[in-house]
Amino acid sequence: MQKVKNFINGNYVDPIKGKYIDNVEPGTGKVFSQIPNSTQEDLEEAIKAAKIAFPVWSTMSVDKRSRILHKLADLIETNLDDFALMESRDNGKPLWLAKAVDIPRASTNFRFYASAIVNFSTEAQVSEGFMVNYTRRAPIGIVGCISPWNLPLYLFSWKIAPALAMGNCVVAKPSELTPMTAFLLGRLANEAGMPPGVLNILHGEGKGIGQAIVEHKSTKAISFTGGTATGKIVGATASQQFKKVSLELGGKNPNIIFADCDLDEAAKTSVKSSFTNQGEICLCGSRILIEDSIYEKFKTKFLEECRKLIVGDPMDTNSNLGALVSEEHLNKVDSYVRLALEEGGTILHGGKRIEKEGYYYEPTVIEGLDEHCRTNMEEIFGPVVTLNRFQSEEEAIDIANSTRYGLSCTLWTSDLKRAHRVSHAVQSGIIWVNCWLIRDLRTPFGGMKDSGIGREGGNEALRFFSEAQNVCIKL
Ligand code: TXE
Repeated sequence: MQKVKNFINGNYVDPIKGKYIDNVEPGTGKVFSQIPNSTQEDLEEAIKAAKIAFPVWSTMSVDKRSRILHKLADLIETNLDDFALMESRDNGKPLWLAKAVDIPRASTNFRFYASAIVNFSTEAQVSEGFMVNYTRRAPIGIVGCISPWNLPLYLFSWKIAPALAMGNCVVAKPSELTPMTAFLLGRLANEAGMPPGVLNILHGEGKGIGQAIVEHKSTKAISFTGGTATGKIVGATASQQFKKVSLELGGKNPNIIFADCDLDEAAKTSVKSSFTNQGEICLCGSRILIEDSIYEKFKTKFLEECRKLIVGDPMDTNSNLGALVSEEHLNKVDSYVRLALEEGGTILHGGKRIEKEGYYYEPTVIEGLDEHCRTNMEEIFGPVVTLNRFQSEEEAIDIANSTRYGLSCTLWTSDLKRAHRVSHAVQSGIIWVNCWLIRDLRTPFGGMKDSGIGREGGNEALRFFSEAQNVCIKL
């Protein structure tokens, strides 16, 4: 049984209080490692190390920091198979998906910020003959980065890369459900030449060590991705100390299909946006809104594509979907399918747990629900989508905007003016038109309403992880 360790001051160390949590492999339902359930004592060690490292790291030349992050990206790529295997065993996603998307995107995150920091510029204003103002963007100090279980290394790196690039030291906590890839990263940080104490990785429960990281007086900014309910707690805790906080939370994303779309492409991509990663991506389009005139045609094509999906062993290259992340999450997803039936829905495809060891659930398609019922309002975060029809563009926009969330929206149309018009009317932070999940890391990333606050990505993230100081000099 592998025992995961915390990574503090460049060393792998056991939790001081000796407490551990079982880590279950979703694909088999069996325990495959144990992780520290870290306590305040572990956090104090991490903070101490970060404080010692900060003067060195924050004053290191941008070029040198950049080289270390590029080296880290190289090492992730060199160790891609190990990372992908751990990611798949930890999360339940197909191994091919971890190899093709999650791990390469994690490496890209480090590479992107290694370059972004070298090209990062600040502002200056010259009032001729009177004054000069310039904006200094300095590292904040020690920042807390807390990440979820759905895209473990990808979202972990999405936070720590800009924080480190900007010259901060980091105390990071991956989800207790998917600790393995963050565990592997520590060694590579050393190999990349990152000074000890710059990156510290603590494992354990959110309500325990997660909460402690947010509360600690020495963490000056918190970057969090997870559920909206937890985000509320994190935001409330951080605000007590006026900490900067970025919250990437849940979503209930509309996928709007207009009659003038490329039906084949819309149907095929909608299967991906519905079920990739077992539907456990906050950007999945779980509410498919279809223009009435093509509802039956789209439904037929979509279901035809859904029937091709194979749910199976994450290690099997033929599996399109693997296992859900935990028994608890599987039961939550199933409870929503039961709710949908109570609310008058009809199951067109799937709708039940697959009886085999591990946490497998059929890709599920439901129609006939009221647009505003609980199933259509609440985030399920699993392989469950609903189909609803609309008569007009205005109605589509109203339905799209009718949830508490505003993370992303996908829309399918060949009318360019409509694409702009509807995008501007939908209250979502990210809009994809005739595509899904293609990303340019320079763009601001984040949601509106209860999908979070703040924007990560590109220079937005570098600005978030810095203190802006304006210096005014009289000429
Ligand atoms: O999130 P949690 P989980 C949504 C989705 C999912 C739900 C729960 O609805 O079902 O969130 O997912 C740590 N102080 N998304 O369980 O519980 C926790 O240990 C500090 C959308 O992953 O919010 C973990 O590391 N930290 C999201 C992290 O927070 C705390 C992606 C997330 O845990 C804490 C994932 C506390 N009080 C889930 N409590 C997206 N937008 O991508 C928990 N944590």
